[in-house]
Amino acid sequence: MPVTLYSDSNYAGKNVELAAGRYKLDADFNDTISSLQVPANWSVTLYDAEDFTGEKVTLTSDTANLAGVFDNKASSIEVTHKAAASTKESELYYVGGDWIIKSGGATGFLR
Ligand SMILES: [Ca+2]
Ligand SMILES: [Ca+2]
Repeated sequence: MPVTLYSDSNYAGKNVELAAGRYKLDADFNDTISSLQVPANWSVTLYDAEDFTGEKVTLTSDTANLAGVFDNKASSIEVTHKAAASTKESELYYVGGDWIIKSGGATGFLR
């Protein structure tokens, strides 16, 4: 799982790992998140309300302390992976029973 949320600052306390997707925080984590780890090319948007509305902040790197930013406020979260430029240019073909993915000049088979 790429992204980890923590209830305390400095990556301590209760933690939960998330893959790409949209999540509503349950009672254990609602309004508790104080730090989070975000790998390169990943993006995390924290929303104050539980339905992806309200005040929000987007983070694209590890944040050891959300104090002054969004401490103990997140109630819903969106985790997204920023596709690399080469991936955006990739093309997908269906040829002779095989999916063929072509990216940056390289061609491979996807079965
Ligand atoms: Ca906290
Ligand atoms: Ca909240």
